[in-house]
Amino acid sequence: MQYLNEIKNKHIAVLGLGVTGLGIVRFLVSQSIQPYVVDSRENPPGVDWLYEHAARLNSHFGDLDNAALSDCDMIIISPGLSLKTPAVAQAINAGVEVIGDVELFARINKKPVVAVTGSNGKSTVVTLAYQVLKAAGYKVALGGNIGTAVLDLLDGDFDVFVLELSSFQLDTTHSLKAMSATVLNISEDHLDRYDSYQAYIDSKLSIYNGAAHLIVNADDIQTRPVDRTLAPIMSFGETQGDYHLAQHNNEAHFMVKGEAYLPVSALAVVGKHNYLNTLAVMALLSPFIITKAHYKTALAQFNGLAHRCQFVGEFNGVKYFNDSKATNVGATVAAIDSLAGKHENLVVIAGGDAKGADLEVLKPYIQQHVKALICFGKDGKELAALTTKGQLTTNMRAAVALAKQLSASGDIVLLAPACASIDMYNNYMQRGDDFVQCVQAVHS
Ligand code: UMA
Ligand code: ADP
Repeated sequence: MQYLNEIKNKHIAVLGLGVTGLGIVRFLVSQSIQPYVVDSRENPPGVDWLYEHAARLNSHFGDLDNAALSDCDMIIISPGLSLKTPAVAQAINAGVEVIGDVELFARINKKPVVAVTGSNGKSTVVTLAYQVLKAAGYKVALGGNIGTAVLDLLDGDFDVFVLELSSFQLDTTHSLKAMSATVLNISEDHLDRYDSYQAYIDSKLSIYNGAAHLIVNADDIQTRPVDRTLAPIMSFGETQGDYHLAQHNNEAHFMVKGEAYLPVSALAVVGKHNYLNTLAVMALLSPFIITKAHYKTALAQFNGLAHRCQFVGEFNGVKYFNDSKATNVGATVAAIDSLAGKHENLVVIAGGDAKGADLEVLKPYIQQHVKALICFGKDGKELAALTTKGQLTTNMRAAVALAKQLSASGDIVLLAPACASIDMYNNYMQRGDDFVQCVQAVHS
């Protein structure tokens, strides 16, 4: 950990005391480095831990303009804060180095990293990759945007790190030289944080910098690196790419470089997007030693993640699905696509904070497959106005009651908000739980 010697005597600020900030503080303290801890909130989530375990550290909680950030040598910033935050921008102008926790991790870590970004499917792909590697006998760590701060993983005895990286994390990461890296897909998201859609795309593509194997989506040209000479590029896609889907002996298969590798029925979860996610995993893990038997075991055991097109129950012939993690338009399109039947069988509940996205993209899918679109939350009105099938309500309970009224046997009621939950809930999990409770309450 030679790099740590270089920074030992620096005045380092840890900016943000959520999951990331706590991971950074814990790590630095374990290395006998005493950071200055700052958060713009008076009472940040990690404050109790800090006072219990590291009360001696200097800290500042509240207005960042009074935090003297420009006097630091280095700021390790949390992903929830933009580099354009005035006090941070001022520090950058004053010559302070600002990095994220993933950058610090990259400067220290020597083990192979599998790095995954994209607008949708990241958590699914990293979880499946983790399970496949485990089935193959690797000691594997899983972290990043999925919920475990990367620095909390560094002291473990691991052969490989599988990291989910958000664009916010990539914005402050420059030295990650992944063994394999992918941008799964790109659709509009987080436009409230970027100057343009192109800036969001550029952030995602930076995951390829220094990577040994680049995995692109053959069906999404935006996922290709600008500099094609970087390293070997492999692709996955529905009908094209090194890893794709095709019929073999009258059964859909995962095709790997021309070979019918496994039938898609080997995967316990369904939906086209999950087949694509599996192809991405196969491409990402090609540098590792994994047999067909390992894949069979891991794919059969993978039950999908909570709040992602999760079956809630069937009531009076109507199936209810919770896709609360559909926090952007692309994910809602994927959910509609994978659950749509031959007629307009879907009653979709949507709404929340659209983060500045263009909602018009949903129109053709609503037109073709949706019977009713029930909306609420900050941008509910705008969503409901997309279609004559739109109806505005006030909250989840009212939305579920209306969905029950409007659906008939054979239909599907789908929570796929196309929006963040932050205007009404702590997070997408709480929103999904509320949906499940309301579905149960309305049928009890
Ligand atoms: N905040 C302040 N003041 C501060 C610091 C943060 O107001 O001084 C606010 C941020 O604006 C944000 C919230 O606090 O609204 C949380 O920010 P944070 O950076 O402290 O978040 P962490 O708790 O460290 O969690 C972050 C990721 N969150 C974000 O990027 C917003 C988590 O991803 C991630 O699991 C965790 O690090 C570990 O890597 C969550 C997420 O929502 C799931 N990610 C976004 C997404 O997936 O769309 C990008
Ligand atoms: P992320 O971590 O990128 O948010 P998740 O795996 O948690 O991705 O899935 C988020 C949402 O995107 C879910 O609603 C899920 O149904 C949908 N989804 C999963 N994989 C894909 C994909 N390959 N393309 C589009 N949508 C997807």
